[in-house]
Amino acid sequence: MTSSTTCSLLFLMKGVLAAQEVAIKRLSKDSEQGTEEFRNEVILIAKLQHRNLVRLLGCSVKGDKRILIYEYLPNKSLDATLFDDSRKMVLDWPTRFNIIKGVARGLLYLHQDSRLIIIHRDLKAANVLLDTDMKPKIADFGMAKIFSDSQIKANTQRVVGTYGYMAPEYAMEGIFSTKSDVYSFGVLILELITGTRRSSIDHIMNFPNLIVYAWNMWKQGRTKDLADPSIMDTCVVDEVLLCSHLALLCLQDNPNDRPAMSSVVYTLDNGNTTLPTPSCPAYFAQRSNEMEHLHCEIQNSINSITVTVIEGR
Ligand SMILES: *[C@@H]1O[C@H](CO)[C@@H](O)[C@H](O)[C@H]1NC(C)=O
Ligand SMILES: CC(=O)N[C@H]1CO[C@H](CO)[C@@H](O)[C@@H]1O
Repeated sequence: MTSSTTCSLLFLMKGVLAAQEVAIKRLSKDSEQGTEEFRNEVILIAKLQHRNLVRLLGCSVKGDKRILIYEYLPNKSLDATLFDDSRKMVLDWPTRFNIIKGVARGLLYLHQDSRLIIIHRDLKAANVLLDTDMKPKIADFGMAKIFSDSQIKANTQRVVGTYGYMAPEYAMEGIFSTKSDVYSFGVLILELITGTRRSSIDHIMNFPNLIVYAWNMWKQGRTKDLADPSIMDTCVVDEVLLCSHLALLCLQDNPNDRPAMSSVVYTLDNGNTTLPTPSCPAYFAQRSNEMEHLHCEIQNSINSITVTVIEGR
């Protein structure tokens, strides 16, 4: 299986462009995309403006060297703070709730409010940057796909992105749509609530990953206990419950059962009006060379996870 190499980050350095601090990203050479196509996409993306998106300021193509120039954000990426035990308390609950709302608005803009339809394909904590006020900006459009209205679902032989955040249909079959971004957003919400990485390697409370853990807590009526202990004093239970509920809906197996970002944003702003009850979410896992598509159907024990499909790639 091809991993995330299309535009993988070689290094991110801080430079100064016309007296403005910028972030420079060098793309790796093995991109299949032609120079013209690359330039055209950059020009389109550079026109996007939203307060929850990192501005792409320009690009440079010299031979096979490609460079993207972004606005520079001082507080680095979300994962650097959220998963650092000595720093995570900087992100109190109101800040985290604002990050969830901001990322949701940024995604909504990508999906339907700009003149294009843009599927990010690699939304994760490392791709959310924080500005001086700890407001979030979605970064890294290196793997984004741009669509005209007519084709909003696509299939690729080349699955790029990050395991653990990928929707099952994308990881397993290369099918992606705006709803695969919604899935990644669901994973990100759970990480913000719990302050824990999604990782399927580190077991979380004896569950294989955050998704199974969250589903179990939901089924047991213990959803509020998902909240990161380091933010207990700022935590607003109703908001944690609302975000957890939304996250589980975003993680549904069938992309059609996941909400569109417009309804996610509406719910975050207006509270629980008519949220459907989530059924058990799905995820996939990679064990040895097999990809497994799993449901977290049964509660209580790691041994009782139902394996619904096993497919090799
Ligand atoms: C939202 O409303 C539904 C239906 O009334 C309810 O089952 C669910 O628990 C609510 N979720 C939250 C987070 O309050
Ligand atoms: C929490 C944190 O690190 N905040 C910093 C964000 O960036 C501004 C400007 O550099 C700093 O003053 C904050 O301390």
